[in-house]
Amino acid sequence: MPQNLVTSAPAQVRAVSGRPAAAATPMEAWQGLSAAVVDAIADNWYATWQKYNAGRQEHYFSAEFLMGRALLNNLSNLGLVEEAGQAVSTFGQSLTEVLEQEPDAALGNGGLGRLAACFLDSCATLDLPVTGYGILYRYGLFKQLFEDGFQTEHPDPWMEEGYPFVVRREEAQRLVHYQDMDVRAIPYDMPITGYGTKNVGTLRLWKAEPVREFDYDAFNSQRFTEAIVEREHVSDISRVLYPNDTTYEGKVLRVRQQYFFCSASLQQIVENYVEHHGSDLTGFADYNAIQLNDTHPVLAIPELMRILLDEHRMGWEEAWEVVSKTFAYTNHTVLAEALETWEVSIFERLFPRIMEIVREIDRRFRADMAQRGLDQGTIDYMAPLSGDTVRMAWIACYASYSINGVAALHTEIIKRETLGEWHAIWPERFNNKTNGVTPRRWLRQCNPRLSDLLDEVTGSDAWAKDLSILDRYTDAVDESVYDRLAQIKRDNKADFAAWIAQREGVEINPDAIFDVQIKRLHEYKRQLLNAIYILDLYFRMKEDPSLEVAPRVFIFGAKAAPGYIRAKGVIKLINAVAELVNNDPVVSKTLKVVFVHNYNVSPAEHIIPAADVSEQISMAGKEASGTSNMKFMMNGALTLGTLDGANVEILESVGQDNAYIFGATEDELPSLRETYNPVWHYENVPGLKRVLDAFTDGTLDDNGSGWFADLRRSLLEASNEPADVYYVLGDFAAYRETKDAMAADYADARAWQRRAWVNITRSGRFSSDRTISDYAREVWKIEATPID
Ligand code: 7GP
Repeated sequence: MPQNLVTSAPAQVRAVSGRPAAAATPMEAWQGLSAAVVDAIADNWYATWQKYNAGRQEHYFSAEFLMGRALLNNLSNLGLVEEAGQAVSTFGQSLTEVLEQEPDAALGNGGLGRLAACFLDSCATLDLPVTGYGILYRYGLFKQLFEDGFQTEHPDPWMEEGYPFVVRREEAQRLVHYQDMDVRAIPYDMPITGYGTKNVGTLRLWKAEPVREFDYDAFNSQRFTEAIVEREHVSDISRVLYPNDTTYEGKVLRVRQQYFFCSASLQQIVENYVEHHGSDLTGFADYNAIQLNDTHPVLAIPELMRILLDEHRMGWEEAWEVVSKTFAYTNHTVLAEALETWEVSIFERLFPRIMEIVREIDRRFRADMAQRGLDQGTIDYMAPLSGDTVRMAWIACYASYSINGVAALHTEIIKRETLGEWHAIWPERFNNKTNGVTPRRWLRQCNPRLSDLLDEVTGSDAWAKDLSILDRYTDAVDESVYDRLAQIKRDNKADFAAWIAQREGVEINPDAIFDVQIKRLHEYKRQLLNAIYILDLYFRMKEDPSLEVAPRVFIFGAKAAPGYIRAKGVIKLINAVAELVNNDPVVSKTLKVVFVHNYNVSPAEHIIPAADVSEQISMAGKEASGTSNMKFMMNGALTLGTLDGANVEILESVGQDNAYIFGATEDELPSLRETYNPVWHYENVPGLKRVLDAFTDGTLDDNGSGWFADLRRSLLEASNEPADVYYVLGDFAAYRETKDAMAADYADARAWQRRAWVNITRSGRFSSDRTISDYAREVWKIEATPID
């Protein structure tokens, strides 16, 4: 049996540091305490793995898992926070400082990767037999710094100082075969603890290593450096996470990565099946379901075909029958630029056998569709192969028994448009699974004050496992709860102000409205609309010094893909607006703009509990779901947003009075577009001209990059794309009106807290426990499997 942390932690700290625990650095204390946690769960982890492998299970394939920090999450799940505090105090350290040593495991870009992490948390908490599979990137998402307000990217070697929460499983390695090389795939397993359960799930991350340490012949024949270079070539496969979010990049290394983790994972899953259920693989799908997190793991489809055909000698029909009962596909975006396609020549070069299988899938697809009477144009459009490109989304749609979108509106759009042809043939495959977020990390851990209040109001911590409980308390609380809520928010804001002063060197007023937009930087998310509002407000205040404006802090956090120049232009613009506003002796008394650099999971945990207003202002129809909208709601921020993604469902849950909704809707936009003239808005909507002119008249400085002129042009002038594709100027007047009204409403503190409370208590349906229960019941057909 594991020991108490008070004894085991110091021992582990000694083991990792090689000195008395009292002499260890905070980083060594983090290492040792983390190792002690792994020690504490080892038996249950092993038992869970054994038990899941014996029955029906689900495997979650994802190129990204944006896990964030692990130690506090694990301590809190295991109920060991206090014990850990006691343990580190025995050698003179503070738990808070120790926890701050931990790097974020940023093995993901944004929404899709963080969703995968929340899902694993829920699966563990619900005792569901689910394992995650991905890649152990040596470099997670780049670290973002600002230099003169410009984003610069820097490597983030997150494991370099050692990382106790992954365990190398030498004995479980697999060989992945490419035409030009063989590669060893070594699994590194991360334990996934759940809240208040003994079960411990697994995230299995594969690392690429050379088959032989050295090519000794080369070594002896003076080709030493070449041998090393070759070796490095193999390690390239798991070296770096590509930093694009919602845009596709056709890099050979990327397709190598995708095949790498799909092949290794499938080999293991098939071997496990054979071990438990024998070598007849016709029953494979009775025991295994595989969820494809967008198209990045779609190579698993032809790879499973290859394994069944070539290694298990199945016939095509028999193998396809298995495959088409195994895979389920989630779509995460309607943006056309995200749809992955690969050149046939790349497949030919890397894995000709896979290409052969894709050709056969294509051939049979075409025959099948012709027989159903589809016209040639439609068949050509939907076929897996088109000329010299392979279309991953179409392979996914053809082979999967389930296809889902991530919010009700998004699912309707993919059924109607993005995947409309597929829906016409197989409507029964389509289903909606509105996203969710884990209330453990995004409420219990990051907002202990509010958690205590919820414990008190509801009489226990049961809400952390069943968030829907809170809804019973929407109306049934006495008024004092609102005072408590106000005080909690005020305290969280003061904590945040201290954190930000230290991190960014900006002083902010904790009594101001904290208005927050944190998410990847993308034109469709319209951070630019927010920036335009701020600049307009600045000008209004300059023009009329007597204007009554509620004190506001505008907070941003966002990374831009390194090659996405216009997104980087928006970052530079917001930083320039911040400079203008924060340095104005008068305006800065009322307004502040803060751009939190290197936005990531752990900064989000500081920001979200302190937010009053949640900016969710994408152009309607473009944000598949959004998940920060849910985290904010859970922490009592009010949504200021468009009817897009899950905002629609948030509005449904809280009601019109408890959210601020504005702007053109998805069904209005097509006709609005027909006559849309952004220049008219520029000339006629009061304030707009002044703001857009400030981009280029010297008010704001883009350091000669020309980026602000480009932004202005993108809104006003058609080029190879229409002007203002994302309807920023079209929605501006409504946005300003709504946001001004919101700020005025804030003055009635009691009414505001009442509405915040409704948001918190109605957030149950946005717990990832709800989402995962739905997947488990309707798609995966798996059941809770507690280890005892
Ligand atoms: C995101 C969507 O943009 C976001 O709306 C959604 O909440 C999230 O997935 C989780 O479903 N998409 C991505 O992060 C992404 O990379 C490209 O999509 C495949």
